[in-house]
Amino acid sequence: NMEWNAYYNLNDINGWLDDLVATYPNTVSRIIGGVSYEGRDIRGIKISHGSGRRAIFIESGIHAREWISPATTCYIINELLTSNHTETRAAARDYDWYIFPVTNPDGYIWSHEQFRMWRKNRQPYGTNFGVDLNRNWNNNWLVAGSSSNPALDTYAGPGPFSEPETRSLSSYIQSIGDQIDMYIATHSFGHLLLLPFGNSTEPYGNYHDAMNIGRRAMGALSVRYGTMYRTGNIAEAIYRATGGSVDWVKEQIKVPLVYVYEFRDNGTYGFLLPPSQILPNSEEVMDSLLELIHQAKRLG
Ligand code: 0X9
Ligand code: ZN
Repeated sequence: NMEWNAYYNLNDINGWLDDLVATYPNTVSRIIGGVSYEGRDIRGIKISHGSGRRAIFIESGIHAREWISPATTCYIINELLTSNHTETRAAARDYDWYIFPVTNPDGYIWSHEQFRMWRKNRQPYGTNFGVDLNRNWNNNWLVAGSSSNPALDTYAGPGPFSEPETRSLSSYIQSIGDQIDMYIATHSFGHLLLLPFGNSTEPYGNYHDAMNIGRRAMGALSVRYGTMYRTGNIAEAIYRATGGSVDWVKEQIKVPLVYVYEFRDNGTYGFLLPPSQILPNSEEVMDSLLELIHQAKRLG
């Protein structure tokens, strides 16, 4: 059982996922989204109360040091399975959930055991290690906010999908792509809800609907603890950066609603968010997730 008062390592998270599969055999199944450079599975769970439902996909922990991302995603999983709250139960029942708490397992372990501020995966390039897995997707690769220098934290890799993690996870996403209504990537930090694209501020297809849905969800997020998130296009709300997962998911897979959360905090502790904030961050994000779903149904 998770206590939500400490950050868990990869073994603990995977053990907990196994426990869930054993406890809820009719609704929870073990899924493998891909494989890491060091050969670890990118493990996830599918929560489903029956076939034929539309899907919500949650990608977390692509950046190793952003520990609040996997932690909050585990909380969301727990809520979907154990909450008695009417709206949460409806959300769990109405969708198929594909949830991957740690999409960069090698990096996550490195950040726990060797270097707390590690961001990338662990594939060596010359004397350096790691590619920024959120710059390696095959959409405007290396166009903006990315580096071709393997020594840097935003190294995009030698080519699009050069990394096992992005290559395998993207093909998994592609295999279920036509079922996905909403794709959510979770990061820290900055109190932001971001929309594609990373290199353009031009409104596209459902941009205005997506913005409105996001804004209302951030209104719901603020109610519990007063945490104020800003909603905006990636390129204007944070910085221009290409090769990220959500741009590829939006453009190549054509998932209608695609969001990036930048969780707590706003820079006081940054990536070193104290464990005492796991629970409040998780609660307010859960509030916003329910509102995202509610608004998507209303406007979709
Ligand atoms: O730079 C990033 O990848 C994200 N910020 S973070 O501080 N967590 O590293 C922002 C991602 C925005 N999404 C895309 N650029 N596609
Ligand atoms: Zn990140």
